[in-house]
Amino acid sequence: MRRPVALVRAVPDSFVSCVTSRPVSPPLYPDRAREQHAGYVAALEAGGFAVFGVPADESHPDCSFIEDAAVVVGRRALLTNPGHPSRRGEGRGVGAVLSGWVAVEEMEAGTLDGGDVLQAGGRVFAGLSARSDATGVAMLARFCDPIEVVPVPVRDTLHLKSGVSALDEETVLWHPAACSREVFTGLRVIEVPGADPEAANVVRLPDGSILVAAHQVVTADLVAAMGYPVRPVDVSEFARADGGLTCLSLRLRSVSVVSSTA
Ligand code: CIR
Repeated sequence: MRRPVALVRAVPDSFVSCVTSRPVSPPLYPDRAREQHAGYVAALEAGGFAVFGVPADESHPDCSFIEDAAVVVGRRALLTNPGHPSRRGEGRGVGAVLSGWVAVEEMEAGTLDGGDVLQAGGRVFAGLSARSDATGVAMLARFCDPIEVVPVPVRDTLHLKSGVSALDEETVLWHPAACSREVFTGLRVIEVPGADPEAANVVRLPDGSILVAAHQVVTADLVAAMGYPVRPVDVSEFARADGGLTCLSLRLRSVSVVSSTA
């Protein structure tokens, strides 16, 4: 059977030095992150992706958050210029692998993290955040043309997708800390209750099931009650480094390979 491709990036020993919004104690554990990463990959595969790995880059502690390094639209990819200086250069290794699958371009100006880019309902929503600026979003709009890019001021989350993600082509899961719900005209918007915006960060899998962080039990119940099969996965070590589920993979939904994996 044919399966769409997802890329993940291995966890470096330097993971202990990830950028974090607040001090992390006890320190981050690369080995625990690697175990959880393996579970994440297994869940992507169980849900229908063919998963390929990009080698870790020790000079970039956050490299496993591969989603931030590129935006893939159809069969083209834009390597981003990440907003945090320590993350610049992550795109080199990612671009080398991506170019085997899609046409790769580079941003010419501005900053953009892939975590600020949400594709839903035939449009591209682009967060204006502490990491992604107006010039970066304009570069994205040029890259995506003729697909509409909707700039979205991000409220209190690291990235737009830290608090909003797609359940299917018509539906987004949304937490009010991320942005105004009014931007999602024409889409069904499901509000996630509670204090943690990351509860709205899920990954939809090719078989229609939804990957949910194991500790987000309210989200799991909400999504299950709507009729979606739920796949819980433990990513708590990545959450301590401000990462969610979407940021651990780059999904190439328009690129598929023949795969015999069950
Ligand atoms: C950072 O601060 O850049 C990383 N520690 C976490 C990035 C998470 N990425 C994402 O939500 N797309």
